[in-house]
Amino acid sequence: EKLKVVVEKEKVSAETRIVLRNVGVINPKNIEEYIARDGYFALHKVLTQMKPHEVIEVVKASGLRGRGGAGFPTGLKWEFTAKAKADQKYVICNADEGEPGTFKDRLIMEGDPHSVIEAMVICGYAVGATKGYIYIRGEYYGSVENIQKAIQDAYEYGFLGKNILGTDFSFDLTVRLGAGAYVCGEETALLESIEGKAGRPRLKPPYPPTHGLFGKPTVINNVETFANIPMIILNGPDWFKSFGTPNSPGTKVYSLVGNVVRRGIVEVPMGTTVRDLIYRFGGGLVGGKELYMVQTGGTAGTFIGVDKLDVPLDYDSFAKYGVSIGSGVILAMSEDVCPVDVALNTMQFFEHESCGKCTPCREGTRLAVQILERMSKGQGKKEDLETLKEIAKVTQEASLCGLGQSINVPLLSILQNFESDFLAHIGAKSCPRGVCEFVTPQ
Ligand code: L3W
Repeated sequence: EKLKVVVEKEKVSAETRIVLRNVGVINPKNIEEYIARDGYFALHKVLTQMKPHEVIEVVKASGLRGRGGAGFPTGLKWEFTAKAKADQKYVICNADEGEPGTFKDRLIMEGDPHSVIEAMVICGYAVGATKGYIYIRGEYYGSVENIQKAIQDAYEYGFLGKNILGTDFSFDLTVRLGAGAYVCGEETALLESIEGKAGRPRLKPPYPPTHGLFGKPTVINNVETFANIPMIILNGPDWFKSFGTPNSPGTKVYSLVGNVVRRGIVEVPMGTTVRDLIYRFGGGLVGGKELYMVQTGGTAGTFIGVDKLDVPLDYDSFAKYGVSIGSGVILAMSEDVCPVDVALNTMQFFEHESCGKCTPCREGTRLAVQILERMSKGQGKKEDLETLKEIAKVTQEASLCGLGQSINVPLLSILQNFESDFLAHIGAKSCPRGVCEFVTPQ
């Protein structure tokens, strides 16, 4: 009976907190406060009452999908790894949160580090892995500190190490730090980095569940994905599916940024609209300004106009409405933000973060920046729009990894949804938003 946990339907803002249930409630550096909120009960349940394949069945039945952005079914990943034959398997938490505007994983690690650790041990048991790594963004000093303290305490209390909770299951967990490269959040670049090599992506397939760290079967999940696991184990798949949408059950943790009044983190059911996120949770725009553009999902996400505010966000919304959920960024931009300037800024980010290994991404981003720079100075040409679309197509089709492959998402969506701004820069040589300063070529 003690295993039944009540989710806090937060009183103040009507958030639905599964992942963030303990954040701001417990002292994250005190393991006993986590235990007092049913912490490590799921691990106990799994180790004493469930077979590994039963754990996987529960995760599969819950419909949990990867919260890093791509939404791949978590239970399937675990199953692929469990079925792969090898003398050693690994569990990795991708905590290299680098998507501009995203800081949800940081909050989870700082506020409730044990939920991630507990989930990783459960995963290890389910797939037959005895070693785990948490790869944390190096600049996340608070996350590193709290995770390291939590690991130390978990060893002391017998939740990590040899013969966990007196069973014959053993699992070790180590922290690795990133060093500021966005591409190391791409799972295969992350693997290379842990192996001590330069963080450059590998060609996929084969995928990590069969060929991962040191070539061994490896589960790689995002922080938020893992943080859902203990509650799913305790409350069951049907409980989890009572939140969210049929194809994307559960909640999503969003980072609200840009010109909103209340910037910060909120957790709401999947299917919540962009309008609700900006106006109900974000409090609308600073200074009562009009909303002009929103980027959903992160820098690799979609730019939308106010006509798409009522799209329910989940893993289907990109295919259905052209609005991505990504890692959960909602970047609200007011009427005095210029799409050409924002497109330039976005492409500069990708150019800077491109690892340079493959030509389409390295050269495509460079060319896109050159074009947009010219356009923002009033020196754009009509053909430029076609060239930008061509760059989007080629980088998507020919790039080696997710970084280059996703450039088309922001680039095409901003060109399509804000075409009039681009045309004004080229044709009338004016910036309708009054942002770009035009320079007459000599
Ligand atoms: C086994 C197969 N595994 C796919 C696995 C694959 C990976 C996952 C998704 O991420 C997202 C994008 C942005 N057998 C498999 C298989 N898998 N087929 O499923 O794979 P994929 O290739 O669809 O996507 P991805 O490249 O891993 C792209 C987001 O990442 N992003 C940035 C996110 C940033 C954060 C953050 O900072 N916290 O999350 C940038 O692009 O949203 O949707 O594990 O192995 N047949």
